[in-house]
Amino acid sequence: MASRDPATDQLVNYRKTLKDGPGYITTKAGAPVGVQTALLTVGKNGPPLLQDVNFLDEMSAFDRERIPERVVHAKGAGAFGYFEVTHDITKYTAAKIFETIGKKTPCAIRFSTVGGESGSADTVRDPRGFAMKFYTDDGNWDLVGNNTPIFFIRDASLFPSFIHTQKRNPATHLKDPDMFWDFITLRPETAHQIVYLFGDRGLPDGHRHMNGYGSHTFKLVNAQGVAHWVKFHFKTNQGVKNLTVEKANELASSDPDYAIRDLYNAIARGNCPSWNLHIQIMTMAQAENCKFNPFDVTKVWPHAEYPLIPVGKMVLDRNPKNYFAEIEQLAFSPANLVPGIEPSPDKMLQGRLFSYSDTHRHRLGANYLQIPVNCPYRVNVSNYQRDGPQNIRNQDGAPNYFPNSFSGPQECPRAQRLQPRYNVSGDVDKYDSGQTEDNFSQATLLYKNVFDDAQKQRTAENIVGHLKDAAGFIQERAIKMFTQVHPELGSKIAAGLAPFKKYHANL
Ligand code: HDE
Repeated sequence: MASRDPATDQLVNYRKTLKDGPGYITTKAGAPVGVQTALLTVGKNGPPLLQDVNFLDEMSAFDRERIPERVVHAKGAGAFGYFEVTHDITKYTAAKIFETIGKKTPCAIRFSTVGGESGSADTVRDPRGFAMKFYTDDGNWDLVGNNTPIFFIRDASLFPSFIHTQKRNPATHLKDPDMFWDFITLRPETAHQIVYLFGDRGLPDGHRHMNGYGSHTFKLVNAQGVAHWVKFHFKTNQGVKNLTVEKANELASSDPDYAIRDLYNAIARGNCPSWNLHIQIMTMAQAENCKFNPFDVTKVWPHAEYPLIPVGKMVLDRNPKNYFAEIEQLAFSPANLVPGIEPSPDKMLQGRLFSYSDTHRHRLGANYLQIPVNCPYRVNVSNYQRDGPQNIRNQDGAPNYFPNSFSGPQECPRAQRLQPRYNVSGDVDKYDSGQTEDNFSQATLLYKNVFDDAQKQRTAENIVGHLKDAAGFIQERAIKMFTQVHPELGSKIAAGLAPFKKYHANL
């Protein structure tokens, strides 16, 4: 890290913006403060007085500074910019963000690691969050994706357990290789994402050099009410760059905030990162005849059958002015959809539609959508919801019930047209797909056809480096699982684990 860079110069630059020098300190209620550096006491060494209200005010504010960190994706960096349409996709969607070529829509983005706490290192092997909020003319559209097109599991009911295996053991408060590999090998649908993660893309070089994916299948609806299934891909214009294991480990101790610093400095220097948005489209008929479940987030749609269609460009050109206000309080939700973009039956996506607003109500409060960075400021929010803590926009004298005869807001026919009726039928049951689905064929293709020999070797070594600490019976199960991905991967891992075997023989 350079000794001085734009991130290091932040305060120096702030001072330069104040043409008239500093103003006066005030209390929260705005009254000027005379002395900030001493308590109000009786005599020089005497006891402080309760009357020192500025001290009480400041101390109570300090006592409440922390809000709960995100239960996953706690460590992150964010920035602001815009999305610009470069190609017409109105035959697929009537969403206003894609209305005309050249149209620009402001956006906020947050990149993150998943498993670590908010003080953890940026350069760990982990998927990266790639969460986008577009402040559209029709309200906020959030695309809360990752830097990988797939995920570990395909059923939301498994998510809390899956995350627990990557967090700390409840007894030891340590990360636990048995927990992680036990779960992974008991749920073989994780194979595809695991091979991806332990390959080179598991260690991206900062946040600018990676792609972003909506990951799930969504539904696009055009002005005629015709629907298509869609996947969203944001391709980095900085080029994909990854860290070696050695470099990532070194940075984890020398500059654990490497990715935050890299993003901040790039934008401050005017080297604004950008990504091109492409979509893949599947017709309703294609989905019915698809060889695999197109709503299964452990699978990609083959590009040869569903080619990338260019759409536009996202540019990040502004750093946060205040990290807590604009990034820590930034709240994304896959449920923030807009007319023309709908969810699919993906069982993970459906679970997420509930979870995000729920966690925000816990983390930020019931009226978190009124916090400036979350507020859909390009529209006039009008509805029949009122009150609650910290409500700063309570819709004045408008009627608070519907229907009414007093010019309260009405239902929108356009929004209704863009949610066309569809048919669903089937037997109500709990369908556990862990053993019955095809869990391996795409993991095999990734290993066999996408990775070259050197990456195959590195992937095996990376898995061994992690799996070596797990119990022997879990290692055995892992070898069987990776053998199903590819016999060569299985034997490379078995060979790599051999020297560690004696430690685990009795487990
Ligand atoms: Fe998340 N996820 N997730 N997730 N996720 C959260 O929301 C959840 C999943 C993703 O920068 C939480 O505000 C469930 C897939 C990102 O603020 C929480 C399920 C993908 C971020 C949550 C998933 C993601 C989150 C934690 C399975 C990629 C960070 C704090 C059903 C496609 C957003 C919060 C940011 C954050 C729940 C699975 C991406 C708890 C229940 C799949 C990028 O609500």
